[in-house]
Amino acid sequence: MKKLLVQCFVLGIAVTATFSCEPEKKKRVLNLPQTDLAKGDLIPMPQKILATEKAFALDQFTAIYTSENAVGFPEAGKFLAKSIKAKTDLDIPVNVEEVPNREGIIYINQSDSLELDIPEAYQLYITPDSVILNSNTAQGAFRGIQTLRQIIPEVSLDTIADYKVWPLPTGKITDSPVFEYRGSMLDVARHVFSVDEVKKYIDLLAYYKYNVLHLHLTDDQGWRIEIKSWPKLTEIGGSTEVGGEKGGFFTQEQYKDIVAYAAERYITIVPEVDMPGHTNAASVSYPFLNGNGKKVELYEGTHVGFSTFDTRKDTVYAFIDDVVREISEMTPGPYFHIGGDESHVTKKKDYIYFVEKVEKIVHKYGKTMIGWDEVVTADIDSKSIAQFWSSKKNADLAVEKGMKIIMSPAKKAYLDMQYDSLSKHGLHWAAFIPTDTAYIWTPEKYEGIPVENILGIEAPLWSETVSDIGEAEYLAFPRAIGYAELSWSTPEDRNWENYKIRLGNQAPFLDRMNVKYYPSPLIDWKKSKYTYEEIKKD
Ligand code: TNX
Repeated sequence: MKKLLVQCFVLGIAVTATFSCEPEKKKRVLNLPQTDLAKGDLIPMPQKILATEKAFALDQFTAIYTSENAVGFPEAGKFLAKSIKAKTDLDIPVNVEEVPNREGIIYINQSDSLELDIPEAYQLYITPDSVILNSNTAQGAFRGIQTLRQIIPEVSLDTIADYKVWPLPTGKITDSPVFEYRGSMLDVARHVFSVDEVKKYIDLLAYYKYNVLHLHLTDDQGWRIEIKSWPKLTEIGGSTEVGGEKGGFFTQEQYKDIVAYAAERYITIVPEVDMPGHTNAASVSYPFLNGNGKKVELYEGTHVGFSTFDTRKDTVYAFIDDVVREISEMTPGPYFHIGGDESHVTKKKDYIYFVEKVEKIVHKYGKTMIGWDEVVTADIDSKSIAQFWSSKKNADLAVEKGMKIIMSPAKKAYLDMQYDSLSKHGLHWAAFIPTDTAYIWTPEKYEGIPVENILGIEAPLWSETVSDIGEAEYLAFPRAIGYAELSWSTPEDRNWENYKIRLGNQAPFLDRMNVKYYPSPLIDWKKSKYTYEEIKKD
């Protein structure tokens, strides 16, 4: 077995890979069908696609190589191999020394090209002989891997060889996101979700290139994160949920497990402790926190705006300090979300005093504060971030203060809004949001908020009406797929007529992932077929 040093120039980018192969062995010539890279079902739509109308054979002879010393690249290669296994059942080796009979190479290459010097940028270059994925960072490579996963056909071509072949259309994709923050939120407070359910949601988000999962960890109906210095929060505050069912919480080990799982998929967890309102579960655990003057009891209903912390007690801030510290220590991401919404029973001046004090605590633990748009009424740092959900006035104030804004306008981006009046789950206080309405809007131009102030988009899934992951999936899918495209692709590349075809072709993936999506009648959902030929006939 000889070692072969392969060097090729991919549109000006030098790629060097060392791998073993058998130069003497004759390359099989497969008569692959012509396929068009530009006609794939990619979501989000990449920035540039140049199709060359040949095919690369993904088959049992394929091997993956990565830059071995570049941080995260070998892991990205393994992730790709696992994804290929899930879709095709092929066992593709990663960075193996001895590779007899390996022909087609997928090479994941760390490149210093300036062209790729944008966070998460990648370039995918597919020729009949190789697939080369270039990126400056493993994060960019990971995003490119999602594109590659989507390019692999659902079914194999079984007629041109005595083994299965998945033909990948050739060409070049150059891609990077419009927005740096592309998130969804899960409300694990109103109803509890298991670690596995959260991981499944993360897997689905990752496939569509999301990079943030915001966890709404506390609310009136439940406190869901273990705080070692205040154990009653979960013992008492975690014992219920909406409807009075079982309750529950994440231990710190479980939370860390979720954070690590997300990090492997380059998804940042944003923890939220909602305060000073939405704090009944905390106050019932430790009544000294309560500031609404009433006796506190466990709450299993769905009203909002009745609870508040006592904003004038030092002991309340000592408590918050512990909570922010313990959660921040387990959270590598840069953000801490303090909620701040719907504090209807907190006096205005107390609310402002509270937000300013809590912002300092968040800074003490090295995090950037995020709050729902009401927080901008306080005198906060311009580096803090406002999450626009309802008040245009607050959004304007945030712009005046030079703050960045996360776009979550309830009328467009709330995943818990019903599709229509027949929807099985969800609310409609902001709007009914059918699948097309969720997609057909321009965050870059929404309500006159300057695009320079927009950090990104987040689609929150509140869970008052959702009690398990299946019900969550019904509301989140397919709309979350559209928000992925709104966050990643340029406005020029977004087009409902074209998108809805690509969306319909997500059905085999969603089915394989066992996602209970809402089969919107606006979409022609494509089912998996048994053979490649049958798919081609459609
Ligand atoms: C408003 S959005 C809320 C949540 C509810 C949601 C239901 C926001 C910041 N607050 O407490 O769960 O509506 O759609």
